[in-house]
This record gives sequence, structure tokens and C-alpha cells, in this order.
Amino acid sequence: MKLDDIKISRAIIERFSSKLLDSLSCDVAIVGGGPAGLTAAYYLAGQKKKTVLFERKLSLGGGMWGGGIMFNEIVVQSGGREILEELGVKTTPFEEGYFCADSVEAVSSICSVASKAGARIFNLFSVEDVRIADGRVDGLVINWSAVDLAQLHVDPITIRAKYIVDATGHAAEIANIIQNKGGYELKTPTGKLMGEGPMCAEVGERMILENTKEIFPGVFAAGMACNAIFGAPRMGPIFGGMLMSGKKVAQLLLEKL
Ligand code: 48H
Repeated sequence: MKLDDIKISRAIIERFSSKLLDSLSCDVAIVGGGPAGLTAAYYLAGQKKKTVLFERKLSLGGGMWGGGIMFNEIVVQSGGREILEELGVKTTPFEEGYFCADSVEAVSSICSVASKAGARIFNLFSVEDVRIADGRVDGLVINWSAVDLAQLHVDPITIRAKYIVDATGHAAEIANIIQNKGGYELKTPTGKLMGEGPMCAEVGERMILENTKEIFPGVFAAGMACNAIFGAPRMGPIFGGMLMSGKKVAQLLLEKL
């Protein structure tokens, strides 16, 4: 068989277009493909919820590839270990209550299981706005990251979702858009985005689970974004909270859907 270059091009265009068309309306749209967003995607898609995830960068995994200071090993506590094992990631006990995993194995495995569970993952897409109607977010406004990077004046498109997850990490980008662009109040004690506090692993990890909740009608936070929104400490290179937050947000949404 002779390879036809045009057929290769057509395959890519037709298959990609059909994936994107099928994603214009979904149950949950997750913004950010770090450990929290990917874990949430895995648990939601595993329960047959139509789940779409948008990641700005070429590669998924957010801040997990680099472990701590680029030493590619992650640390989790027992709750995080259970999730890693469930997702097929090998863990090694360190000292009592501390477990380690290879960050490359962890990221690649979580991506793989989320995708195989049926989550539709789009890399190279930036979420630049939300759609708000009747005081509730019901969609995302997306554009190619290349447009954003090149600062081209190209209009975005909109997708509809029953629920949105802000899993954008330290930047809490969706909460920022709702507050700064819409001028809306968030469901925080001050009504504002409270900003992340200085490092404390113990408090940061505990608070991240408490702070995994609805932050605005239709929008839930997961992962580091939770503490950035609710003014809680960062926790440094321990990743159990990110995984547990991703699982918790999925459970909260499964109760609603
Ligand atoms: C599309 C976007 C957009 C957008 C951002 O930073 P992440 O890894 O986030 P989490 O919460 O899954 O994990 C946090 C962890 O990596 C971390 O930073 C920790 C534990 N820090 C502790 C400390 O003390 O420093 O992933 C977020 C992802 C990234 O890949 C972004 O590119 C992506 O979201 N993203 N994608 N549209 N508007 N904003």
C-alpha cells in the first residue's frame, strides 16, 4: 500500500474535529491538567460522566513532573498512596506515614488511566473566559494556546458544561476571571479571592480537602487552586492533597449529576 499524505492530513482533521464537536456540551469541564484535574477526570469519566479537560500546555501533568526542586520523586501520605495504587502507580514506603513514587511514572499513569476511563483531554487549549448566565457559570470560553502566546487577535469559541472545575493550580485562573472580569462575589468568607498563604505542609494539606468545594454557582475548585482561593497555606512538594482533592471534587460532582 502506498501512503497518501493527504489521507493522513484528512484523518487528523476529521478525527480531531469530531472529538471537539462531541465536546461542545458535557457534564463536567475541567480547567487544568495537573494532578488534581487529571485525578478528577479519572473518577468522573469512570462513572460515565461526560468529562472534558483543557490544558494550556503541550504536556499534561502540571507541577508533578518536577517532584521537588526538579528531583523527580514525589511524596504522599497514606490517603494519597491509596489513590496512587488505585491508579496503578507503584509507591515505596519511606518512613512511617510517608510514601514516595517516581513522578514520571505517576504523571504518565494518571494521564493514561484518565484518558482510558473516557475523559476527553485537550492539550494546547487555554481557557480565557467563562460564560455566566443567570448568576451561574454554564460554560467555558476556549482558544488555542498558540493564539494566546502569540497575542493574536483571534476570537475564542464557547463550550457548555453542567459543572466547571477550576484545577488551574496556584493561579486559580477561573476564580480570578469570575472575580476580576465579572465583579462577582466568590463563596469565600470575604467574598473575594483570598490568596495563598506561606508554606506549612500539615495545615496546607488538611485545608486543601476542606477547601475542595463550590466556589461560585456551577464552579468547583480542586487542587492548589482551593488554597489560593480560600487563603490557606501552600504545602510544598507533597502531592497527596492534590490527588485527594481531585477525588473529592469528583465525588461532590457525582452527587450533583
Ligand atoms: C488551561 C490552564 C489554565 C487555563 C492553568 O499547577 P498544577 O499542577 O495544579 P494542581 O492543583 O493539580 O497541583 C498543584 C501542584 O502541582 C503544585 O504546584 C503544588 C503541590 N505546589 C505546592 C507549593 O507549595 O508550591 O496544574 C495546573 C495546570 C497546569 O498544567 C496549567 O498549565 C493549567 O493547569 N492551566 N490550562 N487554561 N486558563 N490555567
